[in-house]
Amino acid sequence: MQSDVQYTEHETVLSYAKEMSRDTGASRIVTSDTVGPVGLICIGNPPVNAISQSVRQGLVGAIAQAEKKPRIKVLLLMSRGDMFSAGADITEFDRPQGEPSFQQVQTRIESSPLPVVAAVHGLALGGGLELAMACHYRLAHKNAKLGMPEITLGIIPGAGGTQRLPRLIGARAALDMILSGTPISGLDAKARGLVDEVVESDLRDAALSFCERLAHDGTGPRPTCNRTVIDDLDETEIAAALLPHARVLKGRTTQNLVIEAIKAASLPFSQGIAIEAALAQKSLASRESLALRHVFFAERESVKLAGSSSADARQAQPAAIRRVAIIGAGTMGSGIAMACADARLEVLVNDDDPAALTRSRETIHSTYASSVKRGRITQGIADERVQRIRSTVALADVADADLVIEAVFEDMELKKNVLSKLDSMVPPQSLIATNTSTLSVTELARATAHPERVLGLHFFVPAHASKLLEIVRTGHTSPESLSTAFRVGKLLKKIVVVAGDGFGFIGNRMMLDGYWREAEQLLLEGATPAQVDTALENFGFAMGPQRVSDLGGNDVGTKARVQLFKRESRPDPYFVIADRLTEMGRLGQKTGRGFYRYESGSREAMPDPEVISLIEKLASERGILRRDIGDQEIVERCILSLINVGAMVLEEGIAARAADVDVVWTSGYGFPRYLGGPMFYADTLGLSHVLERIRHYHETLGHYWRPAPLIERLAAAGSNFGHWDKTSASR
Ligand code: 3H9
Repeated sequence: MQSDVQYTEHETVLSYAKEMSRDTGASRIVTSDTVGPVGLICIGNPPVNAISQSVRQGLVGAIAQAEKKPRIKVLLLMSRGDMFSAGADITEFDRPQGEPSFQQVQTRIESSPLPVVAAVHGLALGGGLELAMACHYRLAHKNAKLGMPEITLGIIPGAGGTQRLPRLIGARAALDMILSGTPISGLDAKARGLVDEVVESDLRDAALSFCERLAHDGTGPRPTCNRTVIDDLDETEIAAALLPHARVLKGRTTQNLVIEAIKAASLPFSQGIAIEAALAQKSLASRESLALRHVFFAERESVKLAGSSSADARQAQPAAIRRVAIIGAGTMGSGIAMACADARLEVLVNDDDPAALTRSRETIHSTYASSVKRGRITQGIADERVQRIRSTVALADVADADLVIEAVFEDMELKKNVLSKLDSMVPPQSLIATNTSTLSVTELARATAHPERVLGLHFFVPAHASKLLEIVRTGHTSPESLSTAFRVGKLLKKIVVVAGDGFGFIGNRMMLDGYWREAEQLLLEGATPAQVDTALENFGFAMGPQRVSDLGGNDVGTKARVQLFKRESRPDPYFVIADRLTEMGRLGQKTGRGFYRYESGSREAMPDPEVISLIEKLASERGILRRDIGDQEIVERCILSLINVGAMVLEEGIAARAADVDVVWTSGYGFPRYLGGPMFYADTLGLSHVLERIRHYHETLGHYWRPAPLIERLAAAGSNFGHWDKTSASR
């Protein structure tokens, strides 16, 4: 008997996992053990137990070994660590799948003469769940989550998922689960027939007892592939299944392949699985999948600082964060307070105006009440979060905070004053952050005696719900401060990107100097707001620029630009229309008028002839002859200008990686994820083509279309942004 570890009677899954990893070492990816009549096979491939080629190899080997032992009557498959498996190893997708393939492993399991039981804890996602479905019996811990997130990566569950899931839970339910990509609980899985038993106590004990029962009763294998699908999918059901995902799947194609594959599940298994394999290959090779996988890894890379100059920060120890103080109880301050309370931090909101504190508390209460109403959290959780947020008018009360975030008005002198007071008040190891979106963080930090502990935390509205957090580092920010800011981002479950301290940081710089500027220019040249918005929404943006401006408030944009343009002068202010609308009190949805007109209580943007007249007047004042502009030109100019300014942001070191720029735009500015972000999209267009078109606009539209030197260099070298990123470590 091969035994890796001695088990105690009542060990938990976690302690078992830890013991196994200590005893076996990293090289033992799949281990075997014999417990009574049970052959226990265990996957241990940290950090997420991805089913890599070595895991597949290990599984086949372990099954063959176990089957040779007469004492073993049942096989039990479990995993070490805190999850069963996050699925196939995504890093292997760009090369041919090595043997044994997923299908070979699953056929091996299904055809084993011994019953094979999977016991699932933590997450069982994608290929992980597909592996469990190929086992003859399944148990899940009640806290387990089982799901098929492949669609978020632009692929179909191509390891038998589209064939076995319908056989277990029905075609319609399988379609819902695969289209949503959202995992279901162990209890839900039991209710749907995906698992046989849900375990509330120790999973290993329960699974061993289950296996012993099978052995005792002489219960044999029960291959999922031998089952038939109980329901057929008709077009009405397909349409109904797609409906809730219409917004997320807009512009996408993977869902069509999913539907085709699930329909094939009504065929004999061997035919269905062959169809699935062909469709899986097609999905893997799609541009959509390449782009979505790029974003998946880019989001995980962005928390790792790029470049040799950042080595210190990668090694620096982050400070512990328990108490957060927020200075300023406006919209931003209240949103940040909720983001921190959601992360179970103790929060103190300071404002010298008691009325502002009262308004902030009301906002916080009503936001949590609305989350309860929508069923997102329970009343108990809402109460707990509210209780974590205290308020004070006395700045001195924040003295014991581990992190202070100032979120007062965007005014240099006011903010400097606050930061300098904080600097002398909070302990030396505490981090001081400014939430400015427009001012120089370097200059703000100069107001303190310790600029090394000052950085920007640029939250987006609404701060508690938005995904993106730009961390703005200055030339003085210490490695420890950066490292602590990363920890804050992780605690707050934000997607974090580090930006240099330049005009608009990464996102707003590209928006103002590139994308939105071009949108305004197009309006002056002859397009209408509805035409620009619709063209960009058809391209894939969640919302066009003028609709976004009306939603956030045209005055908000104008105020931010006034501040920003003070920081660095820009030629002839290029938001003439938006700024004029602000002057006219057409602030957007909140006043019922902006770029569009809104009926009372409605968010539907209706074209307004008054705005067209205003645009015509502004254009004529500037000697611009308006003309008909096609959607293709609108999209090309807006996207190319975004790419061009993105390249400047990279070259200036404001963003360290093109992938970081992509993360900012996909997670914070509505750029379609399935196109991978502006820089990835530029690579798919080809930089020679991009350069040729930018040069064309430079010649026809003028100086502000000057091609970014980085694009010129990369295009001349036949290179691209992806390659530029790969060489970033040496820069
Ligand atoms: C699939 O299964 C296809 C099959 O149907 C068909 C095949 C033929 N592979 O996110 P984290 C890495 S498709 C390889 O920071 P968390 C990740 O890059 C798959 N690596 O942790 C990171 O590496 P690093 C379907 C993976 O706790 C590290 O693990 N499954 C994989 O915040 C930690 O990740 C999915 O789509 C993987 N599958 O979140 C699930 N997953 O440290 C994808 C993660 O070097 N994964 N890594 O940066 C996730 O959603 C999250 O990682 C998870 C953990 C929720 C599991």
